[in-house]
Amino acid sequence: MFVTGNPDSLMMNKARQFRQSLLGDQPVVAMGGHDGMSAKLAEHAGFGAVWASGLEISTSAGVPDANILTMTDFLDAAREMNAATALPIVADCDTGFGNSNNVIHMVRGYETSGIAAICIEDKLFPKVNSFIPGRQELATVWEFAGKIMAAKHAQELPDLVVIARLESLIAGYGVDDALRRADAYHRAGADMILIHSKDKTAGPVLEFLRHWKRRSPVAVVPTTYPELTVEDWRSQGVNLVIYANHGLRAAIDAMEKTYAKILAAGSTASVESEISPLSRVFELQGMPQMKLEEQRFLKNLSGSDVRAIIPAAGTVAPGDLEVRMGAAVPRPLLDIYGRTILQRQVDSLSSVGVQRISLVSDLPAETVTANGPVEAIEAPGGGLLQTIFAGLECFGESDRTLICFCDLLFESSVLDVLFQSEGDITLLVDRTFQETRAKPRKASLDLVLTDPAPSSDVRALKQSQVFTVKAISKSLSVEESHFEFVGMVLLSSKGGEIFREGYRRYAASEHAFDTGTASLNDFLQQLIDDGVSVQTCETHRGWLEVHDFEDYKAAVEQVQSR
Ligand code: SPV
Ligand code: MG
Repeated sequence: MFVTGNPDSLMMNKARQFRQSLLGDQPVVAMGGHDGMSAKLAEHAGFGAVWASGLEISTSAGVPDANILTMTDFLDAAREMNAATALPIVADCDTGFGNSNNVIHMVRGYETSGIAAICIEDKLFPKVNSFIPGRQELATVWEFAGKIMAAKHAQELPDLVVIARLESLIAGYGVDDALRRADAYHRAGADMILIHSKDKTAGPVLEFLRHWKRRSPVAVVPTTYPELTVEDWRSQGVNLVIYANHGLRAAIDAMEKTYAKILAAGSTASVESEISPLSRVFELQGMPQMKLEEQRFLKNLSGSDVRAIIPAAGTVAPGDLEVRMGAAVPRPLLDIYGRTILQRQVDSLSSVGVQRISLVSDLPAETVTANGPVEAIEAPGGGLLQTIFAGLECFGESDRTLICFCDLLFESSVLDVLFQSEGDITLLVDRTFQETRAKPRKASLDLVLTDPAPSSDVRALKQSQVFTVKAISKSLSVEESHFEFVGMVLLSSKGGEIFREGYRRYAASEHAFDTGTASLNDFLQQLIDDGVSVQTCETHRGWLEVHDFEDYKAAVEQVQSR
C-alpha cells in the first residue's frame, strides 16, 4: 500500500488516532499478530490495536526470537498487517536493530509505512525473547535514552508513538531500576513506558505502577500473570494492555490437533466440521470485496455468460474437400496450418470469456476433448436441427447460448460484436458478399432479407444497425437479398426458451416440415412466420467458412499470412 507524506492520509491518521485513544478512559487492548490474517482476525474480534509481535513473526518464520530476522523482515510483516486491517499497528522493534543510527533508519521506515507506534526495549543487540532464561543483558540507561532521543529526532510528524520498554524486571534488577530507567526514558522523550515482567504474579508490575503515578501513559504485557482483567489494569493507570501471543498459541494447538487427527483417521472427514470452511478463508482474503471491485473495474469479457454449441453431426456427404484430401476428415478436426478448426474456434471463444463449449457430434469424446476445453455431447442421430437441440437441452435456462457452425473460422472481435446484441434471437450477418455480387463463387449462400432493408449509403454513422429478418433461405436470389448468414445464432435465455418450445411444438405436430430433415434456415423461417422476432447483427469480414477445397486453401493461406 502506498503511503504519502500527507499527514492527513489514512495511514498517518492511524498514528494520530492511536495517540488519541491512549488518552481515553479505557485502556486500548492489543492482540498479538504476525501477518495480515492474524491482524484481520484481531480487528474482527474487536481489539483496538495489533501488536506486531517479534515472537510471533519469528515463530511464523520458524526461527528463534533472537534477532535472527532482520529489520526488513519485521517491517515487511508490520506493513502486511497494517495493510490488512484498519487497526493501528504497535510494532515490536526489539532493541532497535542496532545502535541509535539503526534506530533512526528504523523509525523512518516504520513511520513512512504508516505504523502507529514503535516499541524498543532496553536490552543489548542481539536480544533473546524475554521469557528465555539466561542471557538478558541490559543496555546502560544513557545508551538507551540516546536511542529514545534518536527515535524522537527521526520522526517527521508528531503522531508516531514511541514506546520505551523496560526490561529491568526481566533481567532481575527489580522495581527500583525500572523506575530509574523509566524516569530517564520519559525525560528523553518517550511517549509511553512499557513495563515488562515474567513474574508469575502481577505484583512487581503493580508496584512499579504505584510508584510511577501515571507520569506517562503505560503499557503492560500480562502473559505470565493473566488473571488481572482489563478493568483491573485500567484502575492501575494502564493505557495499553497487550495480549502478545495468544492467537499464535491458539493456532499452533488447533493445527497440531488437526494434523494428528487426519493422520490417525487416514482421511480429513473427521476434522471437516471442526475447521473453518473455505468460504471463511475467502472472506478473510477479502474475496467478496474483490468481486465487487472486479464488477466495477475489470474489463468484462463479452462472452462470460455465453455457452456455445457447435453442432457437428448430420453433415452432408463428402464434398470435393474430402475427395481432394483423400479422406473424409470430420470438419472440426480439419487441420488449418497446424491447428484444427475446433481448436481455433475454442481459442476464439475462450478469449472472449465463453467458458462452456460443447461439440455435439458422433466423434469419440477423447477425439473432441483433445482439441481444448470443450465438452463432447453425443449426437442423437438425425439432422442438423436434432443435433442443435441435443446441445440446447443440456444447457441451463439462464444461459445465453451461441450456436456456431462447425466449419467456421472467426476472429474473436466478431464475437464481441455479436455478444453486444440485446435481441432474443440474433443472427450474425455480413453483406460483404454483395461486393462480389457480379461473380458469386458459391452457388448456395444462406441469404437473408430484412425489414427495413439496410441503407445502401457508403457512408454510415452507425457502425451496426439492427434489422428484423423477414426471410432466410439458400433459395433467395443474391440480387434481392440484403445479408449473408454467417452461421452463428445468439440466443438470450428467453430466445433459448423460444427455440426449445418451437422445436418441441413442431416435432409434435403435423407441421409443414419434418424436424428430422429441416435445416436451421427452415426452422428460423418457421419461427418468423409464426410471429417470432429474429434480429440481425452485422459484421464486416472477420470470418470464413471451410466448405470445399477452395475454402480450405484460402483458409490456410490467410491463417499462414497473419
Ligand atoms: C513479543 O511478543 O515479541 C514480545 C513480548 O516482545 S514477549 O514475548 O513477552 O517478550
Ligand atoms: Mg518481542
